[in-house]
Amino acid sequence: MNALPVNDWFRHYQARPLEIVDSSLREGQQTSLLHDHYKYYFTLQDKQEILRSLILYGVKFVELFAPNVSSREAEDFQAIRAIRDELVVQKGYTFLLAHVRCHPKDVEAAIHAGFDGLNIYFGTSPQSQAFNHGKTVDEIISSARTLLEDLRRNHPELTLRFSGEDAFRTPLDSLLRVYDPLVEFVDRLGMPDTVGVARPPVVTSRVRALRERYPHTPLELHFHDDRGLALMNTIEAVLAGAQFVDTTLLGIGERSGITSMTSLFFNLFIDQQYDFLEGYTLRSSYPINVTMADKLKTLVPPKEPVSLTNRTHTAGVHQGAVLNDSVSYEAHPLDLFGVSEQDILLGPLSGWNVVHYFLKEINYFDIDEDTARQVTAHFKDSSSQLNGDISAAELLLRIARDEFHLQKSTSAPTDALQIVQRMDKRNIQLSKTQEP
Ligand code: HCA
Ligand code: CU
Repeated sequence: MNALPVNDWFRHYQARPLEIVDSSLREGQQTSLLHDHYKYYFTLQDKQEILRSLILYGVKFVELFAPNVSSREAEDFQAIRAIRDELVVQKGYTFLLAHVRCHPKDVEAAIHAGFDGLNIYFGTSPQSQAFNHGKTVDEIISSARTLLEDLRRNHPELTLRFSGEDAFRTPLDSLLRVYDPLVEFVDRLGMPDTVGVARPPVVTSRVRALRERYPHTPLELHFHDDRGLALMNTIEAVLAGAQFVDTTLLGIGERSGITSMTSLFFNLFIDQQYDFLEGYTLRSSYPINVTMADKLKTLVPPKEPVSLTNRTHTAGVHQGAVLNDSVSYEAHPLDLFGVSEQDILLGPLSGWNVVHYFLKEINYFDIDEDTARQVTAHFKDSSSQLNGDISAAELLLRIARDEFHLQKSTSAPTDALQIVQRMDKRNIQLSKTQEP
């Protein structure tokens, strides 16, 4: 495994029919759930756990902020990369991509930090031109071409993507005018629906148009959920031939977010598009959603298809029928996506955060994170007791009650932190603070 020089990983990588570019640690960190960037953010340990879970799930491309966005991001990168390096022997190589403006400052910082590739973006829509950077299409082309040509010459090992930001509000002919002179220098062309305007028929026709014009360059699509269409648009893009798509865990991202990774796989599975599932551990879908929910101190949202809510039956008639045979009200194989108690606890990702979630959120124990870690260690040591007489859930509850003497929480969750939503300027903070 270590025989290849570091530089050669991408040129030797055989891309699968569908490559997820996970952006939980870039787009995801722009979620309004973490809206006050000084108070709420992923700790380094959160980031490492999220990356580890993604790699174990089978994700090979992970997008992170450019290191010059903030000193915290810059410092965290080396420790995040160490997790990737640890898992190379077990899971193969995972490419860490820096999300950068088409600007030498971002690009140099990312290369210096040691990223494997650059996800470069440059606003191409009339709105971006007018209100974002003020450059004409000709100016966009000439500065992007100079930068990409240089990059290709001096850093052939990097995997490069160029995206026209706000691509779905960019007329197709302008987009092609920009991409035509750049395509020879990049490994992927991106088409982000930055403000969430696209509808599935437009997606299909655009993906087809780009596939025809650039048959040797894979496409990377990215959809925001402003209209609630991100998932549908992503499915259409994949079916029309987009080999790379950007997703996050639980779909978190700017405003209403982007496509949730597990919801995409769940849908492709239901539609029997098995080729696109190659290399992904679908059974870890629910555990990985729980991992992210736990980081956000919330539950897996009810609208997330791979959620416990989707298997929870409330009406008496439904409950009775499901006990007879779950097929009556459960059309989809959620258990294959890990939505079962067994898998929550015994799946490959049953780390302390899953234990914490199970005891605190499902069973209402008063338990802090440190105790959850200790209970987890004890639970793992005791797993030899799982000989068929006792379920994992029972064992864990017994340990919590009898060995750790944990009490059930008496306070209703009303003392939870209140998030006040205000529409004044102070609340609309920009997450990216770097200036050219
Ligand atoms: C952003 C916007 C972006 C970029 C996507 C891309 C979008 O937050 O900078 O680089 O392809 O939606 O356009 O997320
Ligand atoms: Cu985005």
